[in-house]
Amino acid sequence: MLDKLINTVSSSINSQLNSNSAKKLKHQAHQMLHRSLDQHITLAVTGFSRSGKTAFITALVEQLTMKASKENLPFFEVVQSERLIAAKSVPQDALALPTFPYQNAFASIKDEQPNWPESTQRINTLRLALKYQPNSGIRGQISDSSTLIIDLIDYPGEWLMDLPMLSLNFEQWSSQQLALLQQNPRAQYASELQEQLASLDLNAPVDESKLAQIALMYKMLLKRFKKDAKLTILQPGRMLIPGDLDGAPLLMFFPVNINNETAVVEGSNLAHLKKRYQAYIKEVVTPFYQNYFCRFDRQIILVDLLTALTQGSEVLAEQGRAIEQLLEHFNYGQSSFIKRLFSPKIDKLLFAANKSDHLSSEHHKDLAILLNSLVQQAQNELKFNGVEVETMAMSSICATKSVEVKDKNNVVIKCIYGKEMQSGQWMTYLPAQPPMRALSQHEWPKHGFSFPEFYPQLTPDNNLRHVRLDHVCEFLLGDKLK
Ligand SMILES: Nc1nc2c(ncn2[C@@H]2O[C@H](COP(=O)(O)OP(=O)(O)OP(=O)(O)O)[C@@H](O)[C@H]2O)c(=O)[nH]1
Ligand SMILES: [Mg+2]
Repeated sequence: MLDKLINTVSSSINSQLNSNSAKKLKHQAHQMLHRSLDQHITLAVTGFSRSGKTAFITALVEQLTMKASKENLPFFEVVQSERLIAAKSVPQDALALPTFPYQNAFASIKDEQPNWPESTQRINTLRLALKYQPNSGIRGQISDSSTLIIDLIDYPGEWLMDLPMLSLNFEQWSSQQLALLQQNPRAQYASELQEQLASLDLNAPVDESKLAQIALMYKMLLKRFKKDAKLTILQPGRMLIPGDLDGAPLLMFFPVNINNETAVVEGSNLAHLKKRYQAYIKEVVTPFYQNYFCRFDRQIILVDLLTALTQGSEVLAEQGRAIEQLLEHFNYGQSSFIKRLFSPKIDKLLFAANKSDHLSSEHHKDLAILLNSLVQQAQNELKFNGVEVETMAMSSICATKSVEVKDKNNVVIKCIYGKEMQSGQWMTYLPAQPPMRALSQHEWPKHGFSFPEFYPQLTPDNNLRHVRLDHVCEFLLGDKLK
């Protein structure tokens, strides 16, 4: 019906214009009508490294395209009311980007020995089309079926942490990073780098090999912070996942002890470091956000609090700070660069405490409360600005199932059961109750928290299970499918 309308208009235009102009007009009419009928959204799947972005997109594709039943997605209204006709992935507009490799992701998850998809090394994209029966409004009047297009992008989480660098010059960034290097857990790894930094004469003529050597040392340190300490604020992100920038000089910089008054001698070590930082911001970070991060309509921020809890109070606090840093950029005043890039279009934002299947179901709400406490202030600001915000504990793909065990007094204890990743053994595990706010080091339990990771687990008929993915879909997409 919609297409018929456009075709009628365009055939009358055709008779008056040459065919090229008519085609262009028809395309524009299509786009305008689709936009005005709200049939296209760009969903920001946001999260730091290992927060579960790739698993989330994989699960979304699987659940919507293959398993969209009332039993499986009971809280997704379009499915519950049997109005979803079908969903499939369709060719994307961004022809220069690789397509999200969901076949590979399915292959590893659905293998005889299920495993998680690989960590993402470069940006990729996916377009999903949801065909449904509209039940109200102009769409219901003019058509028996309608299609919602959803664009998603996936990228290495490390690149997200470059976002706060957009508003910092080299001096500000350096002093932030050096302050971090003096605190634990970073300080215990950083003494060698500190010695090298102290021995670098910033005003001396550039010594390329010395800069390269310290940059390499800084890169190795960032890798340790990621692997051993599971820290989040790791900049520049491309030092960890360089994409096609491996070996490029603009990646060879590191923080140094300077301030805004430090004179910069032309041709010096400092002049070169500054130039590289500025080039990194201008040529890598800015285009990345301008090209891919400026047209979002909806956003889910996936947060892995359980790994942070396992690491300790500093790492949990850093998660909170990192989310805040990211969100601060949504909340800048009207004229701010980032606000213009992000804020105007995102009208719904979901904070998702991911991997909740690592807890027994009675503690899911505690995980959501903990996340809520970390983002409360930012949330308030966003709500004030008219953004609909929600916090939820969820799991895209379950790695465990709930089991009940009786203790020696015959009291039922709720546990989880799954194949633990470190030992490779199937085990029944009693996860701790997470705290309902970020505890200080002083309040932290003596034996800490331990939330082991598990391999993905399939149902006997080879399907994926999820926790609240249907709630997530309803919150992010429900109103677009009326
Ligand atoms: N239990 C459980 N674990 C999950 C889930 N999603 C992700 N994980 C775990 O988290 C790890 C990282 O998940 P990814 O989806 O690769 O995370 P990512 O955000 O894409 O990470 P990068 O590509 O490195 O940015 C996986 O290897 C799993 O161990 C989930 O829904 N449930
Ligand atoms: Mg990924």
